Amino acid sequence: MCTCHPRINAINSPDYLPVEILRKLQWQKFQAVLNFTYSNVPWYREKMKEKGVKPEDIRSLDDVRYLPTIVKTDLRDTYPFGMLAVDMKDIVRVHASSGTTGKPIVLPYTRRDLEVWTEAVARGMAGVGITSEDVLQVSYGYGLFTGGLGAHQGGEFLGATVVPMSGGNTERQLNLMRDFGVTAIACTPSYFVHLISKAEEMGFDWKETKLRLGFFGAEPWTNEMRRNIEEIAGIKAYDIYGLTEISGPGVALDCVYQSGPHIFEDHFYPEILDPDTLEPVPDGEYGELTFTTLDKQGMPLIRYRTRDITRLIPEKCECGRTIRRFDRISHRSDDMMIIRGVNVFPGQIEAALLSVEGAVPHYQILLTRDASGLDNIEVQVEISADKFSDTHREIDQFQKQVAAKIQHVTGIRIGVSLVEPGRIPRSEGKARRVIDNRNK
Ligand code: DLL
Repeated sequence: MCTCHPRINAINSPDYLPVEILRKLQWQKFQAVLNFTYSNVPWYREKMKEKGVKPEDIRSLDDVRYLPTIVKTDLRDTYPFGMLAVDMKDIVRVHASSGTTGKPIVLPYTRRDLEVWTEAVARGMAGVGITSEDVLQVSYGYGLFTGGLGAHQGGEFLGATVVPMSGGNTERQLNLMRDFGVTAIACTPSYFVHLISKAEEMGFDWKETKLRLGFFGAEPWTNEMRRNIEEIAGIKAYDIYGLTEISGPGVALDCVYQSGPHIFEDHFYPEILDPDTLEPVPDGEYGELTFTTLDKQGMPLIRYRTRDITRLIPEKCECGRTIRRFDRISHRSDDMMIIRGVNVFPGQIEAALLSVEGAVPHYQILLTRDASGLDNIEVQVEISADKFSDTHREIDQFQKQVAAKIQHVTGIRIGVSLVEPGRIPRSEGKARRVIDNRNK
């Protein structure tokens, strides 16, 4: 059990509650949030009427399956404040996720919403040993995106020294990391990979820093990527998960065993739904991660479908927490590519690539459509400066190895082209892995 921080010790007890007590607590909170939402959000009243269900029909957590689900487009359709459950005067902050198309998703927070969010991030950070002795560099973007302020609040709550770097200015990030004695960093895994290549360019020695761990999330990443980061920077890489709609980062966070992020279940009630039937599936089976916010006031969400595909892990974690974990997000249901009838996910390609010796994690997936309407996929893979100076034969060999690995993992033959160092655009936030030119 965590003994790292007195303020946290008092509040992290829900992580270890006996399961029956946790379920009871969830059920009490579920009823409260359902009644509150039904009374205060006309959209929910309407949806429940359509389904022919009233709050009093839901008599246990098992009955939750009869309630309607909600998706991103419902939030877009009620932009900006159509889902608000309290008076605007009670809202103390607003965040939003930009999305690539259409209107953003807006999340209004009451003071209490901010407290719950902060506590969840802090609980997760304390769980891997962050204390007031730590210096936390926050390199997620600050602003409407929840990453920067979310990580910031969690670190500050624990009394850590927070360095609010935001993204960008990569050389300075590295210099300050060393000069300020930074021990922990929070950023997207792809931005950390960018920091790694910048460090290489600058002749920056990770051993001169005090960095010992990172909180990486906001985008899918693989265990192969984790290993890559841990080996090069000599740190522990922890997975932090969250989404704007539910509060931001810190809905779930890895413990020291790094065997799937633990969901702060006393605040966020998880279900895994079969994406076709929308029926809940048992723990251990894959489906769409769905959350009900158990404590939110500003914009409570009941059965929000995240589109993230994973499973709840039925086995107990070695850390002793009873709050459940989920497996790495294998993909978002909207990220799935269907190529010649086969489902392909960017994560499969990343895992295959990084299992080849000497590969660096800079890649992009290009989708095109030929004149006959057939979809084509090509993976552009950057080669390291070292490899770039190899002989043609060695480079050719490497290309074949990568292509064979990708074929082995995906089951289809995918074109691989190697590009020179620095060619794949670097990201300061979420990486853009897939370039879809099919409709161009
Ligand atoms: O990305 C919140 C966040 C900030 C999480 C910083 C972690 C760290 P959104 O921009 O709304 O919010 O994007 C949410 O990003 O539904 C997932 O598809 C993806 N995502 C977030 N964390 C992870 C993760 C923030 N650890 C969407 N692994 C989610 C895989 C993740 N995917």
